[in-house]
Amino acid sequence: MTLSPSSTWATQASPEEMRASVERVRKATKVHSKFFEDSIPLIASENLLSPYAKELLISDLHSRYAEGLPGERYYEGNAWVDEIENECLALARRLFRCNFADVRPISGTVANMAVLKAMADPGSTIGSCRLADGAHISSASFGAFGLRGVKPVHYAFDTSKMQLDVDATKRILLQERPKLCLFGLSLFLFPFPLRELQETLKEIGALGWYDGAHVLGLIGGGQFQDPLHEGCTVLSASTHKTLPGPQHGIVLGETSDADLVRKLQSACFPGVTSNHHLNAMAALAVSLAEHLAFGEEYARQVVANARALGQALTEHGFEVLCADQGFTRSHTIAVRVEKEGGGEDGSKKLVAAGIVTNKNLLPGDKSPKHPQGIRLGTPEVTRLGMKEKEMARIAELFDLLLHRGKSPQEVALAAKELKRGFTTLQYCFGAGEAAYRYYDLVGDSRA
Ligand code: DSN
Repeated sequence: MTLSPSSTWATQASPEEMRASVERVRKATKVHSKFFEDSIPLIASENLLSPYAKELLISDLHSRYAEGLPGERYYEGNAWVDEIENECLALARRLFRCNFADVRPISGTVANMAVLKAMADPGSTIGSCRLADGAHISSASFGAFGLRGVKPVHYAFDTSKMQLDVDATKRILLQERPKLCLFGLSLFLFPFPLRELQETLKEIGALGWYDGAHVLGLIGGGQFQDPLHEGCTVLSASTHKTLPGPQHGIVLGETSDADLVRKLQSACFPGVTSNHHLNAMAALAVSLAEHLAFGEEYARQVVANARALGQALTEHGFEVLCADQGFTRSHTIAVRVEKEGGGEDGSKKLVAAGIVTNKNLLPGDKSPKHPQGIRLGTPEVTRLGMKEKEMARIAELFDLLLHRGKSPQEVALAAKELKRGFTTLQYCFGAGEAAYRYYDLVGDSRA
């Protein structure tokens, strides 16, 4: 990208010109929303917010500051914010059965930065997975790891199982002896063998840290592993993937170490945030409560749908990873689309047909820019009430588009038709009562 210098310093513009700018943004938002309303959303990291959570995002809380902890704020007018935050903290501890929660990180990466600040010194080494094996960018040297100046010690990964090679990983840990071991992935198909590694972590004096961003709702719904009771001390996450909450972050812990608690809290504030986003924090409280009420059934269906989608795609001749292990135990499946033209081409064709996915690096890929895979996730379609039967129909649409030469326009019409039967959110308060509102702009009529 080349940047040309501005010739003038325009401090003012006419209201007419700026109104046109505002309208361009509003129009793009509306078109975007309409596109998603008519499409089949299969991005593993996305979800839809319940009406009760969504209303708090645009409440007055959005306009306020509340630095510090409940009861110890740096601003006045925070009495009700304290009440909300205390409720949110109690719900988080209850859902994840743990004794520490901090709901101030404003994203998953910010939560990871807080853990790094609290638990890793610059120059230290940290156990983690490689990006090529599906790790998140915050564990890269160009991400949060680099920012904190820590170096990764990479585990051994068995790509045929998309899982750690336990014996080889134990050997690496015993040799390198990192004091903090991160377990987390963005292509997160199977639980980590935490119990098998627990003894080794103890032997080298390392603490376990779990990045549960992708699987947080599955953990809360009791349908995945339970990292804080399988040997990890800290769990960091974003709150809007399988947990259908607002875009936000969280740090959870199970520890009796008061010094660690103090360090985590001071890393969250003032370490990596000044104000936290109070509107998102309030929305998170609602999402946590809804997950306590409805999360188990939701999480079970998310996983069942992912496995059903894997099976149906396989029957249509697609190469879904880990078929011999039931494809996945999470919300995600990975499909090698090399013979369909690769991940870049595949995901572009799919989106033109109203099916939203992302290209994804798979084991053995040579170029991160031209991966051979696509990643599919079921959190959002499940939230809209789709089940195994609809997964079979989605796989049929993949087949029609990528194997049978149907045009993107024809498939997009079929995708829209399918979506039309699933307009209300499930697994939340007010479930099924009114169509999900993809947009709410000033002056829009919802008639
Ligand atoms: N980029 C997100 C994902 O899609 O996995 C994680 O932050």
